[in-house]
Amino acid sequence: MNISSADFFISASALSGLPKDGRPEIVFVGRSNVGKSSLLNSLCRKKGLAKTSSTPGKTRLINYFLINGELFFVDLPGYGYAAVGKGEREGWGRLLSQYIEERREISLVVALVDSRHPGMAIDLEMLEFLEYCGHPYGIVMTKFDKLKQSEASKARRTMERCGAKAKFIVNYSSLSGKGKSELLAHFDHYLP
Ligand SMILES: Nc1nc2c(ncn2[C@@H]2O[C@H](COP(=O)(O)OP(=O)(O)OP(=O)(O)O)[C@@H](O)[C@H]2O)c(=O)[nH]1
Ligand SMILES: [Mg+2]
Repeated sequence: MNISSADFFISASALSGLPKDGRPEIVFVGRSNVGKSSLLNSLCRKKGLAKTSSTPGKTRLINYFLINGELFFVDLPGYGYAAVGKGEREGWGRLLSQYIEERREISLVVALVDSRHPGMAIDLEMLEFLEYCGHPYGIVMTKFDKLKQSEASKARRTMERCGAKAKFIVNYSSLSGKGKSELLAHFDHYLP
């Protein structure tokens, strides 16, 4: 797909606040700080579209972006961020899992994993959950620019083993834009 327009649409803190117009949704999930918001900005070529930060826990709401006037990209709060209070963490966890489990508009889930730490238990649990929910999902290995060549092939092999059921695995760098056209091409298969 080509992205000709991308605009912030709505933020929701509860499922009741989500859009009701039935547009398809491509959802970005992953650990806090893995690079979800950066990926979104890089795909849309709009730097400040989704708020990014070097401090984990920046995205705290379900954020909707309207793409080409016809579908949504959804930026989710990260999971696994230890520094927020237990109550708040459980609250997010519930919101995230409920959203992923119940939201019929989801066409594709893009699960982000940090290239430097492939195969972390918490990420594999998320992949299993996506499997259980029956959503098609692909994996994006973020921050690929941070790896040396030898590390890159090893990380990729690990991810191929752990994410064998994913529809695709893309090596990505939001800094250089590496992986962008490959990822956008995959999206075409999951949109009406
Ligand atoms: N080198 C490099 N840094 C990246 C890349 N993607 C993201 N980062 C950095 O990683 C940090 C976190 O990025 P975000 O996009 O805010 O991460 P997030 O997953 O949205 O984080 P939360 O909203 O807290 O869950 C920022 O400092 C980014 O600049 C990348 O591809 N390469
Ligand atoms: Mg974010």
